[in-house]
Amino acid sequence: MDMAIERPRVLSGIQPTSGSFHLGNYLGAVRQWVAQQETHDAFYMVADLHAVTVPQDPAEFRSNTRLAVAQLLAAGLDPERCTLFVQSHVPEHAQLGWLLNCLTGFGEASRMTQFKDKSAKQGVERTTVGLFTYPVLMAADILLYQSDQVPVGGDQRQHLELTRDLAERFNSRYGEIFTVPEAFILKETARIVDLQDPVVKMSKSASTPKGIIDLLDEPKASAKKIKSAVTDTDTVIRFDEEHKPGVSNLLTIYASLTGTGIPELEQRYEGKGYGALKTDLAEVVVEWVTPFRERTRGYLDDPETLDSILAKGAEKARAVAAETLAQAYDRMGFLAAKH
Ligand code: AQP
Repeated sequence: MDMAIERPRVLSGIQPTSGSFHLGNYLGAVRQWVAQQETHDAFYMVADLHAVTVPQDPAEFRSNTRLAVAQLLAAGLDPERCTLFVQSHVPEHAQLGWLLNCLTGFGEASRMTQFKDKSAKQGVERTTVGLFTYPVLMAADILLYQSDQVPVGGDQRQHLELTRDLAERFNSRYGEIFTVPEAFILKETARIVDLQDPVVKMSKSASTPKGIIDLLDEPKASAKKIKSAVTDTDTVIRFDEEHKPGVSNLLTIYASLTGTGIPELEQRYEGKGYGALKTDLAEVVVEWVTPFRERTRGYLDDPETLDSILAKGAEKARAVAAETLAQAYDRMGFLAAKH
């Protein structure tokens, strides 16, 4: 019996919007992906169609897409255990995205807070319609694979709600074809915050260089950033996100990279200052990123293997996506093309 059939399906993605993932991407999302390939029928993609909602330099974009794949493999994704692909290699994403655009209310899309924040920062004239409909494309990504769960960071909760609404709307209008997915958000790492401004999330586009730990940075530079992370004027090492967001963030990172519980860390650092915690955490981060960078470089140095992994991934993904799209076309009443 094929065990994969019994497993719940997951789909998730990461954008190639930067040359390196940051610690928030890894702890909030990718680490769960690695774990879930053992227990789920897992589909993971590099979301390149999403990345072009903001301008991308073509050469850099292509290179960042390869880098993203190499980092996912270095983080532990195994193409034998999951389906790893690049979103634009599966044209059904854009096709289902269009159908769902036509099912989404303008007001409904206008309520997405991530769009409101990003467009406020960029200004309306520089904001693309693609960025506006990004959550609808994300719904298409998830629904194409009939995903039961979507492992994401907490910032994606509202987009998941929209996905569920669109699935239910389609199902009630045209008949049940879509699985209504659940968000899978790990509470502890849902939001890794900026090291310099610990009330906002660590973000590729919004963090200052000192506030973000890029996984492919020089390890020494990352250690320095941890050591100069903003904490507070108190000296007590205690997990309290509301009153001590900087220290709590450091404890979260420490706990998740080492598997040590936060209460145990609080005990270990009782009576010691922030300096001790930061020095040790800097070491933990260096020990984690050093082999990660080496593994990433190894995958980048072997472009043929990388291409062949992606070709196989796209083929497996298309087999599922094409079937769902055909059903959606049929239910909506599109005239079938005869070949
Ligand atoms: N700070 C974070 N804490 C926890 N999870 C996070 N994620 C992102 N930032 C944090 C999760 O990482 C996954 C991939 O993210 P993405 O590539 O879709 O981009 P994003 O969410 O928009 O992340 P950024 O860094 O803020 O990118 P830009 O600046 O390009 O928009 C997602 O599951 C996300 O939840």
